[in-house]
Amino acid sequence: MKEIANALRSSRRILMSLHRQPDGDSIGSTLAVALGLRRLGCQVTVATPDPVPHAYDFLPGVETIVPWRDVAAAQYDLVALYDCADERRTGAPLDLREYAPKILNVDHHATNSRFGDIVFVDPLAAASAELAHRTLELLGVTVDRDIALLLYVGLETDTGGFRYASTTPESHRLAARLLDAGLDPGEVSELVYERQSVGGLRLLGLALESLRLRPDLSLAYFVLGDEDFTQAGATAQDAETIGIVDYARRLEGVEVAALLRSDGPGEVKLSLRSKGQVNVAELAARIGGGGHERAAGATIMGDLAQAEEVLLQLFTGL
Ligand SMILES: [Mn+2]
Repeated sequence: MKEIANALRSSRRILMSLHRQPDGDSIGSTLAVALGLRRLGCQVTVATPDPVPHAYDFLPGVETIVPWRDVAAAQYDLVALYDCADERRTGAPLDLREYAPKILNVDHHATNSRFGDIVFVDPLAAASAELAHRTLELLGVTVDRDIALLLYVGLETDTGGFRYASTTPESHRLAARLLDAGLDPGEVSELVYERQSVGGLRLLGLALESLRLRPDLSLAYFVLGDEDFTQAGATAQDAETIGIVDYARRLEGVEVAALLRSDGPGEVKLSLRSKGQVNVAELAARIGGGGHERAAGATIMGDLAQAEEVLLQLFTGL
């Protein structure tokens, strides 16, 4: 971590990036470090491959995030990434080396590919926000209300509101310190979770109707086609925001919940959630995906029926 702080401190122009379909932890940890570095006089660009979801549009610094197409090559001393399990997750149009000679990779995904020059992966951290906080401490940046809000949202969303097994005493200690900076947890949760769209809720309804159960595999899953999104008037972002896949995990007797949703022609997104007995990161990695032991995902090429076949094959082999 000291090496990381030194690399950041000795760089003047730093490029950061969110990961594809950015979530609260990607946005929160990246923006917190960016805000801290800017305060130290660094010039920081934060790029994104996909738009920031509406749920996070209230976060401080979100207006400074630019699409990758606006980022020029060879203008930076350092690329610093938080919460990016591999280079492709940044969605950068060029190889990261084209942007800066040095790459920093800080993450908590066990499946992290360990790319880059300085790599720090701590799979025991509940969120990259915890690692961002440690970075800021080493940089001597004071955690004010803005930075606290960013870190808290990263921590809260990646722990499922401090419910997932990844939650540690350290997560709660950090949360307490962040609340001390003047946050109202009820207000933050309302901003993150309770500004959802009608389309998203209608999509959830269609997903619940699509429920498929395989008690023999302790598996429950939803299937959403392009027509479901059209009928609900929902976007792919709505599906993420409303946390559809989590509803299948709530069932008694289910160990793994899955969501298959078509993402344009010939592409299906698979989300996997486990109660703990099955390591879904390992399963997802077998088909080119990744993630955490209890929350992982992959992209499957083909139509929904083919993707369902791939999913069931993953589980029958267990
Ligand atoms: Mn994360």
